[in-house]
Amino acid sequence: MIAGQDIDARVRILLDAQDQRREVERIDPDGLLTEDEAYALQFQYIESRLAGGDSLVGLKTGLTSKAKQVTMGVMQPILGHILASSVVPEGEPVNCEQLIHPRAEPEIAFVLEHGLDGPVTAAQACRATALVIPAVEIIDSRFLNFRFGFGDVIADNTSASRVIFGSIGIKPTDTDLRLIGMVYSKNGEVQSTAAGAAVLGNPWEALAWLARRASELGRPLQAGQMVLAGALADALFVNPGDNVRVEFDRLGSLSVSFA
Ligand code: OOG
Ligand code: MG
Repeated sequence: MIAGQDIDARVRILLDAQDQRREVERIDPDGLLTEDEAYALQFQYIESRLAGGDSLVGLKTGLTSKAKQVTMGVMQPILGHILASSVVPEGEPVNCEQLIHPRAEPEIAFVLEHGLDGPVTAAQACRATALVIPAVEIIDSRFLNFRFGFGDVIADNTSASRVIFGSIGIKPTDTDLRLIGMVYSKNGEVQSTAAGAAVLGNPWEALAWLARRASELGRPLQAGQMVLAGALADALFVNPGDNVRVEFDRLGSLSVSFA
């Protein structure tokens, strides 16, 4: 069990790293934190941001695709929070000066029409959703060289940093999300391709997983919230002047530039 004082100190390290835009050593280098302790750190980190005037937009899933799990060396999904301060309007460049070592990744996002609580299934997740939209998430681990373990990345709010949501989407029942093709490009060159099934076999499973995990952790998904299902393919390093573009079959596309 970690003491309250120890929680405070580690959360402070993460808040300062983000505010001062610098990398820090892992806070759980030996992997001693339990999953519950790591989420307790994340929740305190979020409470601190909310106390500072930020607000909650929704929740995110991370590490739901094999590509991401293998690259980051953490083989199970994780839950994080999406804060209002992290949302960049579509068409507006992302300011890299505010970030440490940003990477951009292609995602499917959901807008919830109803809340979700308890042992939620993929079918229930689908029925609770108003809209499916494309998104680009900017992750920016606070840890040195983007290297972390399970406890570190949960405490660090799953590397969440910025997110751009597409403005046009589809109704949940319009198509089979597993089969939606995705092309991910940087500066006009294709970097990766994937299909919706890259995310836990079906993006609805990612939403159902998140709904169940959020309930277990005592903060169930609410109507009106936004959800990120997790990257379909590896994140790409981005620098000022870069542009990334995610194109989905049926769902539409989204371009993001960096300044
Ligand atoms: C952790 C966050 C992963 C995703 O979509 O898989 C994530 C990381 O890769 O730094 O957001
Ligand atoms: Mg992500």
